[in-house]
Amino acid sequence: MLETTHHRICPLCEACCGLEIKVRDQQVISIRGHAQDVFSEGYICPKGVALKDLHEDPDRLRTPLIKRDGVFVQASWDEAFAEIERRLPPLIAAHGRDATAVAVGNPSAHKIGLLTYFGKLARALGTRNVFSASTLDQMPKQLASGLMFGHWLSVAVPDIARTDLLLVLGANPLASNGSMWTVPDFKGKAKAMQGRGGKLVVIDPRRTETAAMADAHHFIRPGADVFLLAAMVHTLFTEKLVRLGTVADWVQGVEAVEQSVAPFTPEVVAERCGMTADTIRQLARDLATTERAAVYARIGTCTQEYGTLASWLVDVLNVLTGHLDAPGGAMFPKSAAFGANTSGKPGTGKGVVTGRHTARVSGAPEVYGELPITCLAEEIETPGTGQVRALFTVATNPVLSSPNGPRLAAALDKLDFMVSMDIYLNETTRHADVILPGVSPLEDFHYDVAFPQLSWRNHARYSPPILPREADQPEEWQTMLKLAAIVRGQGAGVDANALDDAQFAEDAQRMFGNQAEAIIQATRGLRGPHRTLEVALRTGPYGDGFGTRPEGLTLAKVMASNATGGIDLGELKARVPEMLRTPSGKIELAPPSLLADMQRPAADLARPAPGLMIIGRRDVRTNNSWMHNLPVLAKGPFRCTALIHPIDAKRLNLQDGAMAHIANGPRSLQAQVQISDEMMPGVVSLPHGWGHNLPGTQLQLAAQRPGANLNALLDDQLRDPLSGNAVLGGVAITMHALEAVPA
Ligand SMILES: Nc1nc2c(c(=O)[nH]1)N[C@H]1C(S)=C(S)[C@@H](COP(=O)(O)OP(=O)(O)OC[C@H]3O[C@@H](n4cnc5c(=O)[nH]c(N)nc54)[C@H](O)[C@@H]3O)O[C@H]1N2
Ligand SMILES: Nc1nc2c(c(=O)[nH]1)N[C@H]1C(S)=C(S)[C@@H](COP(=O)(O)OP(=O)(O)OC[C@H]3O[C@@H](n4cnc5c(=O)[nH]c(N)nc54)[C@H](O)[C@@H]3O)O[C@H]1N2
Ligand code: SF4
Ligand SMILES: [Mo]
Repeated sequence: MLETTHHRICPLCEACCGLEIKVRDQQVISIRGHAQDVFSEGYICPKGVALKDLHEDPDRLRTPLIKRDGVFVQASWDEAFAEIERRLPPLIAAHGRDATAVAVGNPSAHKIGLLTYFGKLARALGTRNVFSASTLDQMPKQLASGLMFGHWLSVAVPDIARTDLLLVLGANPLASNGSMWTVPDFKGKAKAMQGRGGKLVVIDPRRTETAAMADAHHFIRPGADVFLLAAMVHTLFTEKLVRLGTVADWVQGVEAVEQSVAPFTPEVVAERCGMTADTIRQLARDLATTERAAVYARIGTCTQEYGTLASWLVDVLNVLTGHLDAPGGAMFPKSAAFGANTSGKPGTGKGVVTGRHTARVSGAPEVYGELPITCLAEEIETPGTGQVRALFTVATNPVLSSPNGPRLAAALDKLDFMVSMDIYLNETTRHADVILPGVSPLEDFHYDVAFPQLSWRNHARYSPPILPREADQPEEWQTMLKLAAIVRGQGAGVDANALDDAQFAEDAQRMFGNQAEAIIQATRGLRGPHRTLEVALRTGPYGDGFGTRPEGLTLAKVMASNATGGIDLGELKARVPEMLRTPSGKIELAPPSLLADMQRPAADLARPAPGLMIIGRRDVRTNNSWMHNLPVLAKGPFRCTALIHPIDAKRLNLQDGAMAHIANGPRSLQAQVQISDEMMPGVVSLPHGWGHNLPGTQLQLAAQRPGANLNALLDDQLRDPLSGNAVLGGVAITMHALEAVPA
């Protein structure tokens, strides 16, 4: 039998590794890292191999499902679209557009069709109720970056290939493989840094896998990063260590920052952080006196009540130590396509405004067009004009991934109509009336839209589909267009391709004016995201400009580079001021909304530590809520355990391996105890995404070892007020051995 070899970007996490996939007889026979990949150079983790299991998973949906009399039945695509057309438009006619809502989840970032066409569905719905996993994750970083640099995807990432000191807070790239920083083989790169004398320093309430390889690790009390970072900034000023380096001419607000951190001396914050004042000072000094250094912080610093402030102070430190935009510091990638900070006029822009509308029930402000996903349940439950009655979910599982999942699950049952685009019948989609299955990644082409904007090195890589799609299965972008057409009242019978042509012609007119016709001609034969990608590449910073720079990139050139591992576009280069999109054309070091918000931590400085706090954890063999059904990942030791320090375990009489009751007010769960001195005393760690024991799902393997749902314990009302991001860590809990529960 003929064996063929294919190369594809792994869609399972932000590292975006290049895979080499061998196929025989339409069957995947092996998956390994693609050694020639210009970006990932052969690196792979166990999840990459699991793409085969995902493709072959008998529980993965291959046809639409329609719920009839409470039971899901298989349906054709035409039947599914007809059902949506029968039920949705009358609801919109009766209750208005704001009676609809849409929620989009993490895997959509790894599917170019979903990512580039989701907006068309959201616009067609015309609802203010747009939600995503961003408000469970990185919204604070996006907001802080937007306020400082003018665009939410202008996120500075460590230039790890050249740095000599990397300070990591609230991230565990050895397990997560990096986030808001696309850096396959972080471990190899960090080792190389250590090999040339550089230092890795980790701040985390757990001695993580990353902390274990670091040159120094400091425990921090969960949620205290804002205090630590403010005190480090304070130290830079008091010890006259501030130097702005190459961006000096483009920074405004230094004095305002100095004033805002005045209350946060190292002595004052030390106890709140669980660190000594000397350690805090030394961290600041090391950062300031190391020529090439960078601060990187991730989800541990975002999913807390001061998430935006902490994310902002990270870059304040990078700026004040002369490391922003400098080689070996924190730099801005320049992507070949879809670059947020390469379009429009260089050096200036509209900047960022939030709160253009608010959530009906809580009044939470919109951020980048989204409302906090933790508002979804109350928007469904609360009567009145604009009560959500119909919901679209796209690649999201908020019943497990969002705080107070049980409340959300009950709310979903109150909806008049729910459509899910997903690949599983899981804890969330079981509530749907219609489920539309996604395309297997191996049957789909791919080009990363967002991650090259966050990459450790500039590159362009394209992945063709490897296996043919299921008969009559539309591409996900076609499904989006069909749904948008149904919502608009154009009916389920529309031809998605014709609609796409018409919309492209309109977009081209708006974007390119009198050149539109030439661009339409030049992209003839392409359709959907392929056409969008061709335009983005050719008009992008490395593009051929549709012929004006013949040596530049085209889709055809990027496609042709697939077998040889893509196109390398070089190391990160200084980009200030060209990449700025703030109205002032400056780096806004002191955005007024952030200065004002510093009142909150100032008022909260002396808050005593609760007895026990809970935080989350990631394991390399899991991914949020949806990879527990894949055999190659599910095997091995049980991972959904509650890590607790021996001192705490002894005090609470908890035995290793025994079950414990964990409570946060009225919410509680049961989890298996794992005693470990990795933990900071007073802090318990439990991973999220588990709890696969709910009725009505079809996840046979995951249900065998369901684990406990951390989010059943968390409060959906706790948010960072600026970004709307959920608080997922540092929450006070009580814990006792299960046998001790009164009968
Ligand atoms: N307590 C706590 N909660 C957390 C976190 C935490 O650290 N602690 N982390 C948060 C973070 S960072 C995130 S990003 C969120 C994630 O939150 P979500 O995005 O809501 O959740 P996932 O678990 O990633 O679920 C992804 C869904 O997409 C489906 N899916 C997978 N592939 C495809 C596809 O190709 N097409 C379609 N249509 N669907 C697909 C899966 O079946 C699943 O239903 O979870 C958050 N929740
Ligand atoms: N294997 C695997 N990889 C993944 C995922 C997965 O579920 N599994 N999820 C993907 C997604 S969606 C994302 S967003 C990324 C996230 O990528 P990372 O941000 O690297 O995520 P984590 O591994 O959860 O690391 C967060 C760290 O923050 C620490 N922490 C908790 N609270 C605090 C705090 O208050 N302060 C400080 N300083 N630290 C704290 C935790 O102990 C933990 O070590 O990972 C992605 N990659
Ligand atoms: S680190 Fe693993 S899951 Fe992430 S892209 Fe690479 S192979 Fe895929
Ligand atoms: Mo995430």
